[in-house]
Amino acid sequence: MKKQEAGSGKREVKSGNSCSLPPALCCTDALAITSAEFITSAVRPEQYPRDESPEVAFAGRSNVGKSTLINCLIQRRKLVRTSRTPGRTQLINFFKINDSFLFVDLPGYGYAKAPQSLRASWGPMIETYLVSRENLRGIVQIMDLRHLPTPDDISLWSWLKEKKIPAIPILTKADKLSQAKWDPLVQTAARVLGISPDDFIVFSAQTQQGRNELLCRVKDLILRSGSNRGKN
Ligand SMILES: Nc1nc2c(ncn2[C@@H]2O[C@H](COP(=O)(O)OP(=O)(O)OP(=O)(O)O)[C@@H](O)[C@H]2O)c(=O)[nH]1
Ligand SMILES: [Mg+2]
Repeated sequence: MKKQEAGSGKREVKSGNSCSLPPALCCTDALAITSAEFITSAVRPEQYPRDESPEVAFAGRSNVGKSTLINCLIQRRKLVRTSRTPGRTQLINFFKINDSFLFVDLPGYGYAKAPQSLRASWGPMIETYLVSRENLRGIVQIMDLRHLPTPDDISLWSWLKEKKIPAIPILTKADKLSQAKWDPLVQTAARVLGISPDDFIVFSAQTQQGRNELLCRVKDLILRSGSNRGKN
């Protein structure tokens, strides 16, 4: 059996799109997720699944909440393994969604306590994936609303722009702060990344804040035809 970092078995999931925005601002046509299944874990390109379906990958620093966010999108508590301990996801994990596209949980960066050998292999592993994966339509880059984007967040964001890989910026764990505190933090994070505050999705896996909007933007990425390289 393949080494697996996630729960196994395919199960039907309910779509449960929630939207906390006024109805006029909610996306009425969000992606409905009906099934989700773990496919494989990989380190090197020859281990990636031979599947040419559109693919969206989730990146961010270790422990920021990537795996939890994917579970929230697919409405499964444990398909993608999560942990309080940073560095839980150390391989590239592929999940097939609705039998028609792939979500990819990338290992987190910036975990200072990881062994040097692991830290040294993470950068090349992620970079090789991002550069070589033909069916990659874009990245969901996850940052923590409570903290300024880290130097690693900033360099990944700039690198994605340079490589013209479409990216959706997320500020997660919003439930840990009162809503009155969100706006100045979003403004500051936007300034640091050099983007508009409106580009961010403020997210919480606990309250499902931002889920609907993210499903809409992920759908846009998936529906773009062919590789997105050079198109944004
Ligand atoms: N309150 C709250 N906690 C969250 C949220 N998202 C994630 N967490 C918690 O943050 C911790 C890390 O979550 P993971 O999803 O495992 O983080 P990760 O980015 O996949 O971590 P690595 O795999 O180590 O890179 C867990 O204890 C989660 O329960 C959120 O939106 N709100
Ligand atoms: Mg993880």
